Amino acid sequence: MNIGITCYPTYGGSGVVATELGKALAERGHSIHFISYAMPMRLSNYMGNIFYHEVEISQYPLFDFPMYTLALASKMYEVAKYEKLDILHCHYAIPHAASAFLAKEMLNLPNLKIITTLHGTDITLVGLEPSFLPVMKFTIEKSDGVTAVSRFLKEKTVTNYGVEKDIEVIHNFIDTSVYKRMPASEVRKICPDVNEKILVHTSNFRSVKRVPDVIRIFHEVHKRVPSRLLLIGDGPDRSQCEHLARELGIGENVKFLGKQTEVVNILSGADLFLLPSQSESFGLSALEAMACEVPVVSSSVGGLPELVVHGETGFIAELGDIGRMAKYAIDLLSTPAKHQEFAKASRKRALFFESTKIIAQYEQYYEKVLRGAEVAV
Ligand code: GMT
Repeated sequence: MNIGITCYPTYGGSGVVATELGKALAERGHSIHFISYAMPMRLSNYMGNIFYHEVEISQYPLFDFPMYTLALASKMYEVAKYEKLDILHCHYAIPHAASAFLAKEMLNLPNLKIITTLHGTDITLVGLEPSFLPVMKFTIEKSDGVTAVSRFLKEKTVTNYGVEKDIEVIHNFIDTSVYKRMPASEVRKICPDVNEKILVHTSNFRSVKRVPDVIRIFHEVHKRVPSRLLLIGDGPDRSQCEHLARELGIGENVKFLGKQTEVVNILSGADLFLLPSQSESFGLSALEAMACEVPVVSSSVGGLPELVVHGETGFIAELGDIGRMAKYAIDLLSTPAKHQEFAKASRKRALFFESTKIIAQYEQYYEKVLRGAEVAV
């Protein structure tokens, strides 16, 4: 198949999923055309059947805002026409699904199928704004196929937007041959005491991730268990969190690593992963940790209960219940046999989301949509 993929090229789950999907599909012999405003971050190695088409955005004094949606539609039109795309797969609905709709209308090619994958805040947060909601509902319904990364997100889309479209749940995935615990992690060197535990959190430090809760949970854990906290990523709440760690007197034990490309090494030295998000459609970062045998303590929101098995691969607690999350963490970190059991169970659970299995689901879904079998209402 000739497949166009549009995604955000920066750090973030939707871009990671889109890029890894494209790479895996290329390995299976498909031709993949990435269309975005910058080269997707994970698209580094050359492959003969992967192409990148950059969207040029022209500036003009009259435009107070960049015309990305329109420029993207024109590029999609061009790529679909000249590369004879069968599928144009948009990751994160805003504004990609609207651009794809426009491109398809201009092309007048009924055989080109638009697939939109809903990832998270496109549905749960941004898309709900009155300035986006009507266009979101319209473009989701106009897509030839729609997938959501969790059952939770599918249900939210139906209830919040009144969408009657058939939505296929295809979970996030992970390459478990890459994401696996390495024998000796470099990060353990930061702990002079071998008994010290390492807690990790990864995110874009947006308020939805509640990173201050991570610091407060760690503060409680640190009182009872010799430990350190490593924070991977960057974003708007980072400074506030650095300040909070210093204020709580744990500044020395909390390390802000910033954006990292090689997380396997870090996760391989970790004992516990914290994800107390306010909203999380799936929680790809938690899956990465679990694949590296790191149990997860998280909030019980969104799609997290579809991933984290409470009492088996970690624990889930009510949003904002810092005390309970800390208690779960302390319990796990102070009971080595239990921790070992949870670590093994986490890896086993991660294998359920192994990339080859999930990529095959995308491929089958593409075929179904191409046959016109996805049936809208
Ligand atoms: O929704 C976002 O904050 C952005 C999005 C992204 O691009 O990182 O994240 C979402 O997509 C990921 C991949 O499907 C999911 O694993 C994340 O749970 C989801 N984030 C949220 O729902 C907050």
